Amino acid sequence: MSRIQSDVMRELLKVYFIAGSVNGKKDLVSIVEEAIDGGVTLFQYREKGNGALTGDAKYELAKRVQELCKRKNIPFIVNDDVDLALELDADGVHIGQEDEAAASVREKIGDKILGISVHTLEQAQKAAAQGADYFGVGPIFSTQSKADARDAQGTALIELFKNHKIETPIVAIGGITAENTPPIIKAGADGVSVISAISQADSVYEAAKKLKEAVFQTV
Ligand code: 3NM
Repeated sequence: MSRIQSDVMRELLKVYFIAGSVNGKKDLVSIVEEAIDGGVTLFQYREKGNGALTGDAKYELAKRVQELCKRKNIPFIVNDDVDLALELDADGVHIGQEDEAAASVREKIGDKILGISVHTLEQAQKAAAQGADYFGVGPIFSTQSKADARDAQGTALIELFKNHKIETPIVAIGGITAENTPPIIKAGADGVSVISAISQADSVYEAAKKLKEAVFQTV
C-alpha cells in the first residue's frame, strides 16, 4: 500500500459525512446507509458528546457502520481513536490539534488516510510535514454540534491557504448546509463535511443529495 494520492483524496472529500450514535434521530447504520445512497463520498465515525458509547458498544457500532461503508464502497474513517481504527483496520483516522501528535499517529497507522484539523497557516504547514493527507478547516459557520468549537471564521482561512499555495486537500467544516456551500467551494475547499445538515434532516437521503448537488454544481 502507499499513501493516498491527493487527486483521489480530493474526490473523496466532496460530500463528507460525520456522525456517531448521538447525532441522529434513528439507528446510525440506517442513517449512514441513506446518506451514502444520497451521495455521501466518505464517512467519519465520531462517537462524542453526551451519551456517547464507549468500550464494546462503541466497537460493535463502529464495526457495523464500517461493514456498510465497505459494502457501499466509501472510506470509513475514525475520529480520534487511533486504537479503534487499528483494531478495525479502518481506512483512516481524523485527529484535532488537542489529540495525539500527528507524527506519532502517522507512524502507527502507516499508509492509512490521516486527516488533521488545522486552524492557522502554521498548523497547516506543520501538519503537512507530519503526514496529513487532508485538512479539516473550520468552523466556517457557527455550529451546535461541537461543544468546544472556536468562533466561526467564514472562508478566510481557506483563502489564506490557497494564497500560500498549500496543496494539501481541504474539507471545510462547521455549520455547513447545502444553501451555504457555494462560497466555500468557490473559496477553494475540495469538499464540505457536515454532522447536523444530514443527520438531523427529516429526509437523510434528500439532505445528502442536496449537499452533493450544491458541491458539484459549484464551479
Ligand atoms: N469540528 P455541524 S466544527 C466536528 O471547527 C466539528 O473543527 C469542527 O457539525 C471544527 O455540521 C464541528 O453540525 C461540528 O455544524 C460540525
